Amino acid sequence: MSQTTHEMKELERQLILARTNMRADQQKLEQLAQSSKPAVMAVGIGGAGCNIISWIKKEGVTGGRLISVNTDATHLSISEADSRILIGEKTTKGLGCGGYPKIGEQAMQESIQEVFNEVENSNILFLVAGLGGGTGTGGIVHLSRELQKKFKNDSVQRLVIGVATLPFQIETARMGAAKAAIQQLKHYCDTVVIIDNDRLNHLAGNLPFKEALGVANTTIGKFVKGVTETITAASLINIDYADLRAIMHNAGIASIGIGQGKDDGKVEHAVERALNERLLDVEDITKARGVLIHISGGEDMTLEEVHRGGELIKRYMPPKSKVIWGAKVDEKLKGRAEVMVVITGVDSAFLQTQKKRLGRFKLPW
Ligand SMILES: Nc1nc2c(ncn2[C@@H]2O[C@H](COP(=O)(O)OP(=O)(O)OP(=O)(O)O)[C@@H](O)[C@H]2O)c(=O)[nH]1
Ligand SMILES: [Mg+2]
Repeated sequence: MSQTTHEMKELERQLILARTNMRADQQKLEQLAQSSKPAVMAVGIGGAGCNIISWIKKEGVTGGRLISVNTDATHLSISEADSRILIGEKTTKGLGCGGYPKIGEQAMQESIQEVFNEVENSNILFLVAGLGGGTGTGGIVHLSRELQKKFKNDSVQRLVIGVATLPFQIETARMGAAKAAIQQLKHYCDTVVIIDNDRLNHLAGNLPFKEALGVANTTIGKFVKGVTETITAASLINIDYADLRAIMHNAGIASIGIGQGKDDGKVEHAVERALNERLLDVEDITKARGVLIHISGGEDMTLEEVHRGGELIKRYMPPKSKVIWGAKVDEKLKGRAEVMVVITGVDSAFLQTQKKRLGRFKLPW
């Protein structure tokens, strides 16, 4: 073999080796990307919580695990989830808590190990409940308290996000228990996203009760699905876990808004609606810690539209607040756009109002 042929062969050998190494590196990188993806889970507790999980399950969510937990066996049997847990069998005999949060707490305590087993590998955990009844109210408070203790000293980074609805105005008797639960959730969760069922109903045009619940479930479901997918699935613009943590870790109360727009200026219109139609009244936006923006639109949505939408929200927020955002193409949204904003670290006028003393009853005429 001549010298040059030998050199050529050697070069070729090295090239093949380099290519193989590159392929191995690529594979390693892909494996790493897969295993470093945060595990996202959502646990629905009580009737409302399970209904919301069922909505998400029916819609489908990429990269998240859905768990339903209830004391009510009949309701649980018709709920859709990846995993279902009947809690407090001894305490409630599968019959629900009849509106008593204390019983909800006991039931959660009775079955806490089963719930732990499901969620212990989570990095982002949504706890979802309608406040005002027994299972959801008592269960979410107890579970978040126990999780805080359990996760306190472990080395895994976690984010626990409470998602809770406030009772409708007609459910006056339930409001006290709901407010008390929120005060506790603020300590035990990183962020508590609060949705005022009444405000949502008002924005949706004062629907009949059952339909109003449906709108609430869709909205909350979209929030959980939206955050999960921007973190776990490839999007037009991804949000990474560290960014999400920066605005949601120890962040107190959060208010969300969802808006839609269509045709020309669809993203801008959706932004305007999402900011004006928030589902919890916010006392003072200048104190907000951060905002998460999620924009979805049909295949016709351009990056320029997305950027313009993001800029509009940035301008609206106090200069020091952190803004993170993601965007995704959803072929179902042809010619339309949907924007979700989550503003964290806010105060709500509703939560500050003093309890009204019960005065003397007088006939109104
Ligand atoms: N968004 C939404 N809210 C609901 C739904 N069902 C009930 N709610 C609200 O959530 C509150 C609690 O209701 P449930 O979740 O049914 O109660 P629970 O937690 O199962 O409690 P018990 O039945 O007493 O064990 C109610 O007062 C309503 O304000 C629902 O499907 N969606
Ligand atoms: Mg129930």
